[in-house]
Amino acid sequence: MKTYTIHRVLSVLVVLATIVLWQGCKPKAPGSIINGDAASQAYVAPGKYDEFYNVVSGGFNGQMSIYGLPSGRLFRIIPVFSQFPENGWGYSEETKPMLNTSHGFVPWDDLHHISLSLTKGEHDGRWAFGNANNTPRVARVDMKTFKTVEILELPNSGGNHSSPFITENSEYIVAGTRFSVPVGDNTDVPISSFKENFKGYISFISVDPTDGEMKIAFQLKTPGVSFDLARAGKGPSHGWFFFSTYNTEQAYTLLEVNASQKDKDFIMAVNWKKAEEYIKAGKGTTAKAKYAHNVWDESTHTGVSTIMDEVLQLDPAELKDIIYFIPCPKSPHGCDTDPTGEYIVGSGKLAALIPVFSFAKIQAAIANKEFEGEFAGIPVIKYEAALHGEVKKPGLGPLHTEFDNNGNAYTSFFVSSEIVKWNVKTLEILDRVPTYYSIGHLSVPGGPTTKPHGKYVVAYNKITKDRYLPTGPELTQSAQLYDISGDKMKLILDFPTTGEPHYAESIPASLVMPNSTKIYKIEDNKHPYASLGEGMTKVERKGKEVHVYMTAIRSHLTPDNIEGVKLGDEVFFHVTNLEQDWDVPHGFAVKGANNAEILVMPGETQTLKWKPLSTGIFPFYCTDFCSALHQEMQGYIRVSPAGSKVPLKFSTGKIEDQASGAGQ
Ligand code: RUQ
Ligand code: CUA
Repeated sequence: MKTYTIHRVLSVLVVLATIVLWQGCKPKAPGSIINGDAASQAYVAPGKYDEFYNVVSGGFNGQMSIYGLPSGRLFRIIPVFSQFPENGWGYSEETKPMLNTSHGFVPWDDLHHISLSLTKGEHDGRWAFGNANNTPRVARVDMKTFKTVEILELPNSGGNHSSPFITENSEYIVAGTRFSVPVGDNTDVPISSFKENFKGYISFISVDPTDGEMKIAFQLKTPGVSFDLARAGKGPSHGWFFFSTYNTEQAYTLLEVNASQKDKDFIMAVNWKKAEEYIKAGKGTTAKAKYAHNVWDESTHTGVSTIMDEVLQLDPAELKDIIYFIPCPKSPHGCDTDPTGEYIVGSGKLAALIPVFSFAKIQAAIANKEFEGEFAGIPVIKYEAALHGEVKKPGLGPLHTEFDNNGNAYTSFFVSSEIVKWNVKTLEILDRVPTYYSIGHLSVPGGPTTKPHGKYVVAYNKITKDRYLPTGPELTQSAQLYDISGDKMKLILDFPTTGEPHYAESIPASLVMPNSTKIYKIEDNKHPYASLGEGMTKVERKGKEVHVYMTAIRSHLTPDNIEGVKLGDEVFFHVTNLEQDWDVPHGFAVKGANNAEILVMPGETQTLKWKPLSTGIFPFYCTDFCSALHQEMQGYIRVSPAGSKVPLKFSTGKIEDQASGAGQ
């Protein structure tokens, strides 16, 4: 069948060439697209609040950023899998443990997807979850404090891409591996032994309903393929999860060609309630695994990292009815469930149509054993048996689909650079608008919930080109806001974004704003080095460590004169912000610190470690303009030679009789 194979390779190359060519194209006449009162729709007058919080992933910056919609104004960048000089995240002694992994300190990653916590399928405004793609981890951000409060590493995973999608009541978030890898005792195997040795693991991570704490409840062992995206079932399909797969060819080199051979890859349907039954019946096996679990303690204002050593696993090839494959054309990327939970949309990057599957039909096909065969011991449901229908000729390169509250779907098309609106039931195309340029993800407020908030769709584009003033080789990233309240989608705003946005979610401000933390109560501060009042400040020597218990309040630091530090010492500035007023952080910086500056919230304690490399007098000061006398908020620390006899002393506001001479 040589000609057949050649034909296949050729057709793949033709598709690839089309994509490459299309990337060079762009929609016509961007300037003429905005008209009428579009600008006023996105205008939020000075002093007015936005209607939605838009939580946007930062891609390769490892962060989440918070924008307002419809204004597109940037409010906050939350460091998650990153160090952040703005507030010392990942630099202060308290935050470093949050970035600990089984590979040591990993202060960067690639954050692609946001999942906001759900109750009964609707946003509850409690937590935002994000994935680390490279060194597989998931994080939980507390929407009260907009702070990363937990990071859980995922063993047996490589490239945590189909993550952290969430179930209807936040029972689980999932983490599917992008790269299958060999796991177990012997992982030193030839790459060419892929089919035999490489496995894909999917983690189901439970979320404690009270405090949100995450735990790997179980992992499913699956054949060595790549998992791309996922969505939970809802309503009738609650209890199921759907994952898109690619590279079911099980190629391990030049995937661009070798993983595009088959006409169809799979959507993997997971019955997680069934998995729970097997676990209850004791069918899980405990496997050794090394991974970090890092939890932020709000009372000590400190992260604690624990290395875990085992994980519970299930093998669906042996334990029947946990997973089924459904053929899906061609290298599917997005896998999205509609608000009713009945329809599952697969988006084949190389497909010229969008297949929509029916949950009811999938169930019937399983009951009637309408299988076309097996893949690595897992039944493959017949495509036609699971299919609700196909959206014909929708566009080129479909990636992701979101939903409104009127039964419509919005699919992003990377290659043809557009958003296409279609009806989920009738599969009829209703509208299309260009995006500038090459949209990746898109987001409708509440789009992945059972009750979308609708109103807007935001495009997160991969290419910015000529949309903004050029800033050298790297341009800002670009989002675009469209009004979807009428029949026709209408572009109303471009706004720049940081990092590389992938997925994002939006939530009504009313669900988040009332709970926003204003201060940390000083009396609740249990940090071991906190000074809960100026009277409790001190400087202590422990061998070569000098611990400064310092307070900050408008407009002085206590102590502000410190002497008796010697070369070779490590100085720990434990700065407690005594303010109990909203929006009054104090900063701390000391000359020559090669670690960071820190920013301390009201009632909080944070620690900057500083190792002076020369003798002399070093100024330190508050870096946040906190008051009229902010500029006076400063002090000095004296560093003497290693053998010096200068006694340890510290003070604020003390005028000494006689200035001491050098060396005393
Ligand atoms: S991805 S552009 Cu990493 Cu979610 Cu689709
Ligand atoms: Cu405190 Cu400036």
